[in-house]
Amino acid sequence: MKLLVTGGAGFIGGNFIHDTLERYPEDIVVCVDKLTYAGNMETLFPIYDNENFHFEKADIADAPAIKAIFEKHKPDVVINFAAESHVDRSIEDPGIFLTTNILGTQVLLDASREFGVKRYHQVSTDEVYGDLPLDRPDLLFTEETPIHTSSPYSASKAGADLLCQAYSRTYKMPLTISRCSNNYGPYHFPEKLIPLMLINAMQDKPLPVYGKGENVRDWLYVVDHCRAIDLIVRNGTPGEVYNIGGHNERTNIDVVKTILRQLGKSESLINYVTDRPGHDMRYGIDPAKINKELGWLPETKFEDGLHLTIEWYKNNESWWQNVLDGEYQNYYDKMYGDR
Ligand code: NAD
Ligand code: TDX
Repeated sequence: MKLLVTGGAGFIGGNFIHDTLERYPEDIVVCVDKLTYAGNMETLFPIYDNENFHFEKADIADAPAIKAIFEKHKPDVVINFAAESHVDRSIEDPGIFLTTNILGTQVLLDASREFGVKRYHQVSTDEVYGDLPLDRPDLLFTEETPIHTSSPYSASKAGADLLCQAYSRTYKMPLTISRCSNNYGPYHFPEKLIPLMLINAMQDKPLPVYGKGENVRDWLYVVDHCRAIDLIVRNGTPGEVYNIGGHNERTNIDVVKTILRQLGKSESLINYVTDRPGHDMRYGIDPAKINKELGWLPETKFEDGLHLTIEWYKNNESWWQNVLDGEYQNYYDKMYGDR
């Protein structure tokens, strides 16, 4: 099978490519990535010499470039991970989120239609459902929960998600969508909560917790997410949406304290800062459908996954040091300088 994977130089796409080439050595993977600030070729170095791996630098919103790549590689399957993915950046500058996340998805859908791709998979997010109240732990997002977004990021992901559903219905495209909760693990860009906190803690820098740290996220180890996508692409029903999550809800402050405990660092590093505007209170996924239909279950417990993640960041300091040395430093100073 030939898979065209967009956004493979990023966190989840990169993990997905590593996992796919390891588990399906006969498959061919073509990675398409624009290499934005979040894309890092170092993430792909371990498989760069694999003869079944190909890399194409391109913007998914650039229709002629994408068409040429489809013509050259003729993929059987397209999996779209490419996106502007950080909520805080979308609040600062929404435009690029609409271009990449919505128009880029449209370009990929059109190319997939034109070239008769057998399966298009859209990596959506649980953020399309908005948020849940803290005082109703019985409520969870199901695939029937109405789309209701909070940030420019989640609105752009919802736009892409709805466009996929429209293409599925109107053009009968063989297409699936997954909506996953928060991921963590190796190669996670350090602007996101877990890598940011653990890298700061390792360097004895303050840990900027938004508001009171009471917001709840439903954490899933990235490889468990990749395995779920793999199952959906190979065995899922076209036209269907699948939620992915591991019933692992935690407040941010609990996550931060767990990181400090595992690193043996003091809680005095915690620094409560101004809250994120429009901050979603709680995400909680009901994964019953993917469990029942495809037999998927998460395999990694949070404490184990966090331990693996911390060990990876300890052993791969050059990966994150190179990231911190780049454009990211300007972003960090702007976001946290006098917050
Ligand atoms: P990421 O920011 O780490 O990586 C995104 C990748 O996409 C980067 O390699 C970047 O260079 C590339 N990219 C960005 N714009 C592009 C463009 N116009 N053309 C081609 N490539 C482009 O993101 P991630 O955390 O790995 O997220 C991957 C996908 O999963 C996204 O669609 C995101 O919305 C979704 N998702 C993420 C999470 C999470 O917790 N991280 C949870 C649910 C869903
Ligand atoms: O410095 C911080 N301090 C803080 O308290 C940062 C960066 C975050 N937070 C809080 C905000 C959130 O409540 O931590 C929580 C997690 O924040 P992020 O890591 O930015 O993730 P989130 O906003 O929940 O979105 C993530 O999950 C859904 C991904 O970034 C999205 O791409 C995905 O769709």
